Amino acid sequence: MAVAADGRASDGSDKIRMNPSATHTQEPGQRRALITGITGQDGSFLAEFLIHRGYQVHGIVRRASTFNTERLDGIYADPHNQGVRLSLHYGDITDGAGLRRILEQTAPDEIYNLAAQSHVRVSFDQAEYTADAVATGTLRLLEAVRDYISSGRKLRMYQAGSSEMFGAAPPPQNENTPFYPRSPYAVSKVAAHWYAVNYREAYGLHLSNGLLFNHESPRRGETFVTRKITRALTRIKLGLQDNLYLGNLEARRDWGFAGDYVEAMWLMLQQPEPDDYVIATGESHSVREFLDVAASHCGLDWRKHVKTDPRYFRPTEVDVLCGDASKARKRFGWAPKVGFSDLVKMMVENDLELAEQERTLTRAGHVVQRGASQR
Ligand code: NDP
Ligand code: GDR
Repeated sequence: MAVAADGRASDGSDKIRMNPSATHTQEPGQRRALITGITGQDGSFLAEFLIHRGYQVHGIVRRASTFNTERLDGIYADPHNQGVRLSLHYGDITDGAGLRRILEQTAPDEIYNLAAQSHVRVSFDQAEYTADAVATGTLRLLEAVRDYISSGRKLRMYQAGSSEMFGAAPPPQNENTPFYPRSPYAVSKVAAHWYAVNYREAYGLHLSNGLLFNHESPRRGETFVTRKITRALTRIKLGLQDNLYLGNLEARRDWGFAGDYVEAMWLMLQQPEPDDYVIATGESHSVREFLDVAASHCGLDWRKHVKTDPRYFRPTEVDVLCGDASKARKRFGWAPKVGFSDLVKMMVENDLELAEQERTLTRAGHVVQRGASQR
């Protein structure tokens, strides 16, 4: 049986502590962080990072009909947690009243706004919702923060911006590159960025925008191209599937490791002055190159298995992203630790293990459920 972060036994139904009081387990001098989007790839890495630094971490979780806290299981299960280090609160970035209430209850020193409908292709299908969550959602949070600090209380905020905001602007992209967004998602992130800049200037908020290039990990959602590839190739290797359907193989991305990137988010908030920073590796690879490296780890020729499906092409594509993170390196010494081929290897090894588990269960006559659609 898993043990919840507050030390209580948890069989799942007890996993989310509903809106716990902030002072309940507060240690003197302990810093508090509030993370929107804590159940996502970055939210889970950031929560771990902050807990290891002694923070009390509060996270906002959407109500769902199934468990959506799987990526946080590692923190829940740690039997060495001292007191409550992680508390989760039901909320939604589209619900301003709830955000205000959580802000008052948790009284954070730092807020990380990671919540988003973060899939670029999906944003063409759900443009209005994407704008509501990504752009207006950020504005809702900023309004709540503005009122919160108006009584003299202090906090620092991180806003999750994206290399997609640079879109069609030629590489290398840095903080001075003009934005040229190419999807409803990217336009919404540009709007969120300018809301954040405006609130920083208007209300003296310590708010930093991270302009983060693609970052991946074994926790990456399975509909993003890197994880879609490593999941499929490892299953193909073990005879669990035959083909992989993809879109544009020529797009180039600057892919780093998510664990390195959450450290940069934190470092931004430790600077005396707020600012905007590009976080990237400075190396760009095509989807085709990602396939080459992943397939070579699997001992496969991907050309025999990969097929094109026009569904995965985007109405407007971002062709080449390659970031220049020299400002972050100069200001606070940030540099990526995991390179491209180690990242691909890490993801392949993880997914090979998952495929082996699946094959073992299948051979034993069990039906293995896989939920991911293949966007
Ligand atoms: P994920 O898609 O993995 O996670 C997104 C998170 O936002 C999830 O916790 C999700 O909850 C939550 N969320 C979605 N909609 C809402 C909503 N309406 N209200 C509250 N929460 C919501 O994204 P990543 O972790 O990869 O990215 C984190 C942030 O960084 C996002 O803002 C993304 O746009 C941005 N970004 C990501 C990059 C990357 O390469 N990963 C690069 C640059 C920027 P649920 O689990 O319930 O779906
Ligand atoms: P991206 O990531 O759009 O860069 O956004 P994604 O992995 O979805 O696409 C990268 C590139 O691969 C091409 N591609 C495919 N993509 C998907 N998802 N599925 C396919 O089958 C496929 N075939 C080819 C795409 O066309 C694209 O060029 C990610 C998200 O995390 C954003 O939230 C974040 O802001 C940016 O990275 C930086």
